Amino acid sequence: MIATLLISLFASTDTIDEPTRFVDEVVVVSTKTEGRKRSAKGQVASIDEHIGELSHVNLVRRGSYAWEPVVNNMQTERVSTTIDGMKIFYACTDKMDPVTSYVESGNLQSISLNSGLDGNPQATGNIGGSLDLKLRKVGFDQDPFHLDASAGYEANGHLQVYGVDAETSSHRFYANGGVFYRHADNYEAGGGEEVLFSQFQKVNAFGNMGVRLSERDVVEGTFIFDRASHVGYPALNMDVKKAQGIITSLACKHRFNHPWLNDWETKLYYNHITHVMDDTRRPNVEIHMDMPGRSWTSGLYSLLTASNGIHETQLNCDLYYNRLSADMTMYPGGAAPMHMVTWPDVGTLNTGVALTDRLSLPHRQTVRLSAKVAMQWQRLNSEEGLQALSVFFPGMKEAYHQTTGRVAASYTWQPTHWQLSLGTGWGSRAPTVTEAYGYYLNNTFDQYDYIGNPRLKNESAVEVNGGVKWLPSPHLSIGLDANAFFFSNYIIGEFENRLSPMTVDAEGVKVYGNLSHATIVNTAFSAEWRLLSWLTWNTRLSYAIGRDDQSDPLPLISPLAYTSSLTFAYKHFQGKAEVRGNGKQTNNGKKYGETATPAWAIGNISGQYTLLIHEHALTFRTGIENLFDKRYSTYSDWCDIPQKGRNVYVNLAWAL
Ligand SMILES: [Cu+2]
Repeated sequence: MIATLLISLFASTDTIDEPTRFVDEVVVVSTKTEGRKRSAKGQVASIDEHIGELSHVNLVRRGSYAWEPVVNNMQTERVSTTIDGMKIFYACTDKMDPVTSYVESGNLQSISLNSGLDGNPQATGNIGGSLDLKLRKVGFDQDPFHLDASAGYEANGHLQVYGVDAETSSHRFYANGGVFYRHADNYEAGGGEEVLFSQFQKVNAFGNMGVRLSERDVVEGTFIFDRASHVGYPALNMDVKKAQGIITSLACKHRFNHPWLNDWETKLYYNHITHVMDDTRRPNVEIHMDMPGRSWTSGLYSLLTASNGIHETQLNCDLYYNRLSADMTMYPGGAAPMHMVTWPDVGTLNTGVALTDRLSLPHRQTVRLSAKVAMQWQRLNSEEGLQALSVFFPGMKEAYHQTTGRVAASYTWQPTHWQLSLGTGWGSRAPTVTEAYGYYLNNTFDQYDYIGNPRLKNESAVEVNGGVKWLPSPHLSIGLDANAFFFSNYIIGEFENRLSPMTVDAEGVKVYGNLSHATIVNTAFSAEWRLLSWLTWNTRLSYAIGRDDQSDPLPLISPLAYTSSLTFAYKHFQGKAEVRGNGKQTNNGKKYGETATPAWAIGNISGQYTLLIHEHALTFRTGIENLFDKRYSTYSDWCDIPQKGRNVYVNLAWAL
């Protein structure tokens, strides 16, 4: 899987390597690539829908746009998300804009997930796992010209998607670029109730370019512009007027003519995010608020790869500087506006070295070792923010330093008919800006105002994981996998009764603190059975447990979840019928303000037909989600906002 990072230099980017550990996964986004996992809606599906195909991933939904990926039942704080190895940080104090919301399906080739502490080389703070979004670059020596167009429509919410992209390629040069547009009105929950403030609109433009300087040297550049506007968040008190991201990079790649040194890639990047919230369209707002946030990151990484037939080694050095600021102005009718710094303009300089080695042993055995150490310096640049926080933490400094690291080892053995894997690791993460320096951030999940704690210790965890897959025949596979994370200094909001909240209607105040220990365990069963040459049955069942230091349930841990599907393929036709559901949530984090979510199950059907006209493929996809129009919400729907009711969709993709 790590090898997918290296493929684009001299080969076509269409190769997807098999994961080295079968607990890692790749979901394919681009229409040009065939892969094991992809959304039934094809490329027209949103990034969130593509990510949802990964089996260790759940999504926290605050509206119908910009869902937050949760890996191994851990949210953004414990997950690393990179775009082609680039660090990028969201700009909203309410998590309205996970970094996955600043790209579009058309930008991507694939999304790869490394489960747990064995992260990709650029990942830091990845206790739960690391996601890397791989950009779709056409690469050298491809078709001289290629044009793709796609359009999609979903009846529920009148979602419209239009995309067009063009590619040109030769031995010396390549370029590809495109434009995507999405627009949705409010959707309807099962039963027909309109979910107010669930609309959104998004435009995305991108370009990639590569120039071959010599047979062994290549320069590549990337540019992405992404802008979402008038995005509603039914689970929150506010909407987004504008969320805009600009992502740029320039990379040099060299291929060695050497027995074991392979490639050397150095990438420079810069990205900038502007986030502007808006409550002017909401009725009955007592105190109007302006809450802008800004994040920019500049960085570089340099990745050296070597292999000699036994070892496959990667050495990566990275460095980034991120600047994060947010503030809030309240306008109490008539009275003077009140200004508050919610993220005190924090500058973070982080640098790390990572080493990964994959060792191929006889009898189809492999060992993978990875380690990373990173140093971080932070400075609070807002005097106003520092003063405000100093009231709660007298004597707090304006500068902080943290050192974090991770090590992981895994072993896989693939004798005939079996795949076995065992792994372990240790890793730590520094507190996020919200956890360390956030100031009165209202959380609508538990209705508390949260205050950061600059005295937090780093959180760390020991991971153990294992998996076994039995493949008695080419038509059948049955797998079991599990992982467990044993945390020390687990970071979570703790009740602070001495403070009163600032937000109207808030229950109280919580201050981030370290719990001495906590545990998260994830287990899954999966089976695939090819009943007939044209018919396959897939099923997956997962269960997780999360406990704090007093053995009480942690919040946002998935209840029993299952999916079961039948896929049929005949010539150019593919169809799928699926059941998805969750059991009743019994281990909800009561102590943390989480209510139990009832059990639910829904049915989906989809079909796809590809027509070849003079070697140009025209793909027609259609389907119905939530076939029986069931009204439900999942445990990870923020404030129990209901999911979409019955939704009929059609989309068309055309390749010239
Ligand atoms: Cu926001």
